[in-house]
Amino acid sequence: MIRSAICEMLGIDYPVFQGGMAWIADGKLAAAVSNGGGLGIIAAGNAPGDYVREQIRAARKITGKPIGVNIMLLSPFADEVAKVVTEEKVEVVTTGAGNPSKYIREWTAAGIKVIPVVASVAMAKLMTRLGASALIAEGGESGGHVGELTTMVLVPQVCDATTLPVIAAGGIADGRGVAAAFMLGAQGVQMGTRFLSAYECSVHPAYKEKILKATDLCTMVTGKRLGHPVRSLRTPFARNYARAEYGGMPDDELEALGAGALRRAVQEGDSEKGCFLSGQIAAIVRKEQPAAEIVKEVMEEAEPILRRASQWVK
Ligand code: TUI
Repeated sequence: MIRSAICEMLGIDYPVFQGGMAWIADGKLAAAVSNGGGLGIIAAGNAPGDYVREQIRAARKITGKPIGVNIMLLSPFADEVAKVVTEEKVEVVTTGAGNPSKYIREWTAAGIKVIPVVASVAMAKLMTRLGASALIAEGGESGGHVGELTTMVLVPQVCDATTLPVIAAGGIADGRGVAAAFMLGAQGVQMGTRFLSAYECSVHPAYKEKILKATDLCTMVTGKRLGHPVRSLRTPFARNYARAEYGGMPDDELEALGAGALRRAVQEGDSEKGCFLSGQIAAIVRKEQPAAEIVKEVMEEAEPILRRASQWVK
C-alpha cells in the first residue's frame, strides 16, 4: 500500500484527488471518490454559492469522509463560494485558474486545508509563503484551463521550490502515471479525465463515449488569444472555434461563441456547439467502472512499477 504525508494530513487512505471539473464534479461523484478512500472534490466552476452548498450537503449524505471543493477563480461567484466553503466547513479547498491569495487567511482560520493549483514556480513559492497546506502542480497535459509547462517539467521544479507536499496533475490516468509522479517528487496525484469514466460521473453519455473512444491526438488547445487557453477534444466545435480565433473574429463575438459551450457538452452531449474538456491521456481511459475501483486500481498498479524501478539500482 502506498501512503504518503498527504494521507495523514487529510485523513484519506489513498493519495488520489479527483479533479474539480466544472459542471461535472458534483456531490455524487465527489462522495463516491471519498468513499473509495481518495479525496472527492466538488467543482464550483461558474456556479453560484447556493449550488455549491447543495452539492456539499448532498455529498455529506453519502459519505462521512473528508471532501473538497474546487473554486475556479475566474468565476463571477468566486467570492460567494469562498464564504460557502467556510460556512459548510469542507475539509479541503483547491483553487484553479488564478491567484487565491486574498482568501487563504479566512480559509485557514476556519480550519480548512488550502491546496491551490499552481502552474509556475513563482506561484508555488507565493502559496507556500501565504500558508497553503499542499500544492497541486498541474501540467498542460490536463484538460480545461492549461498553463505553459508540462507535468514532467513543472512537478520537479515545484517540489524544489516548496517544503509542502506536492500533488501532481495533468496526464495521469493509471498506475504508470502515479509511479512517474512519485519519481518526480510528488506525494500524490490528481486525476480528472480518468474519473469521467466513473459510473458515478453523470456527464451526458455522448461525452463519456467520446472519452472512451479517444485516441492519442484527440485533444487541442483553443482560447489562447483571449488569454484563457483550454484543452478539449478536437470536435467540430473546437475546430470552428480555432478557425474563428485565428481568422480574426472580433473578441466579443469569439467570447459569445464560447459562452455556455461546456454546459452544452456536459448536459446535452452536443459536439457541434459543446466544448468537451479532456486531458491528453483520454486515450488510455477505456472502460466505465466505479469511482472507488479507479482509486484503488491506479494505486495498486503503481506498486509493482515502483518496486521494479528500485531493482534496477545496482
Ligand atoms: O482551472 C483549471 N482548469 C479549468 S478551469 C475551467 S473553467 C474556465 N472557463 C473559461 C475559461 C477558463 C477556464 C476549466 N478547466 N485547472 C487548474 C489550473 N490553474 N491550471 C492552471 C492554473 C493556473 C494558472 C495561472 C493557476 C494559477 C495561475 O496563476 C496566474 C496568476 O494569477 O498569476
